Amino acid sequence: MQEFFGLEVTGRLDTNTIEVMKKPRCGVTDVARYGHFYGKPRWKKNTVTYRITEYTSDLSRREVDATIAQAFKLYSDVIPLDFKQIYSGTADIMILFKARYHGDFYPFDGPSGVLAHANSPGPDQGGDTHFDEDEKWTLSARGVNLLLVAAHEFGHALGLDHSRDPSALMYPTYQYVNTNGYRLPRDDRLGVQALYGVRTPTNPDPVPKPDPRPEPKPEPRPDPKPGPPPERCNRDLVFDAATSIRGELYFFKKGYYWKKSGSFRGVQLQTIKSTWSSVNYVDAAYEFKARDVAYFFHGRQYWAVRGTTALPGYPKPISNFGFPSSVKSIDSAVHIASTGRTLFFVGRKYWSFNERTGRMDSTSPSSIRRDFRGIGSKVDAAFENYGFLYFSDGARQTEYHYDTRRVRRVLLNYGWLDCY
Ligand code: TQI
Ligand code: ZN
Ligand code: ZN
Repeated sequence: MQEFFGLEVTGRLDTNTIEVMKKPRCGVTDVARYGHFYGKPRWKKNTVTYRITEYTSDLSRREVDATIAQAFKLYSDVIPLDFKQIYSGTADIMILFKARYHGDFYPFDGPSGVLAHANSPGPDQGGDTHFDEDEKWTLSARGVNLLLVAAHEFGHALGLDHSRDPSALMYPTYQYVNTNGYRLPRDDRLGVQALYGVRTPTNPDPVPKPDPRPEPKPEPRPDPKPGPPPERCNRDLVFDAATSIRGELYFFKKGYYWKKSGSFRGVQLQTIKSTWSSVNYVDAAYEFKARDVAYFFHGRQYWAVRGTTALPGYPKPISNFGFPSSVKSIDSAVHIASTGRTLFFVGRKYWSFNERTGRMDSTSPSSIRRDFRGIGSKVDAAFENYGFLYFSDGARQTEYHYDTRRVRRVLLNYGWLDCY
């Protein structure tokens, strides 16, 4: 801001700076006040990729992913450019959170001061955006709001310089505004549309729809037909996965699932696809009751579902949870509400994921046999029911009391499916 107004750049609120800040500013907003960089650099492609290589410890990964996507969407709503997150290799816009020296000529300066910076569009480091990990990143009015700063930085990454319009996002002072239903201010929209043109609305009617960009359903493609339905009342029955969802138990096998309601006897068999059309197979599943979401895993991907609705924006890669690329699939998963941890079982090891921080506990992976004595050496399916955990290893299942870390009973899987 000091630079912009021709003051000495001290980073401090000295008298000169305060004088300038107190001055009334021209409120005429029908004049464009945005700026572009010298040479008007811009992205000359329709899809710009981004990758977040280092996350902040202030927010969960999911919150960061969602907020970064939301910041890009402010622009993709108004210009014909799409942004796509990638999880490996080099993206057009590489994003990281790091303190102090972080690999370029602009080391960060500790708490406050510079919050973030971004390069203008171009090859190599062009567009790259860095956030100072010494700031307190938030999704609220306290600390530094990530959406607003990311949206400002992505303005730079798309070719916008600072604006002289005090109501613009690209105005060079940080000011919190309510971010609910936040849209790109007019001046920034005109500035970015001058570089990229206007996104022509796909739908001629201007009535805002509840979900402006629903996920395109990959539906009509003929899907691999599920094989014959699995046999229910078989002592050797092995589940691929099991979970509770809204008080009912779901047992997955091949392309099918059985649903067992607590409230009435009887077990229903359905294809997975007929209920959650974007999902074919489930290797592992867990319910996070506090969010009313269940997560399904297949290979290196996962989906989120709410009841019988698959949520948009999936599948996503399991690397989001912090799995290394050596983990090719997950055998089973269960959430432990009392610890806020989700346990993922992979081969003879399990991983403990802290849902609050969005990170794996540093103890991960650890040995199943050592920490869960008596349940076997692997876990094909796991779920929670009335305070007990149920672990299946092959056709055998153990009922386990987590608080006392004791096995209570040994059962067979098929015992859940009303076979007597
Ligand atoms: N970072 C500055 C900024 O993004 C870096 C910068 C200074 C800059 N001059 C520039 C970048 C010229 C491109 C072109 O503006 S910052 C704000 C705001 C910062 C500042 O950390 O000071 C925001 C980051 F606008 F509030 F001042 C985000 Cl929103
Ligand atoms: Zn940097
Ligand atoms: Zn800026």
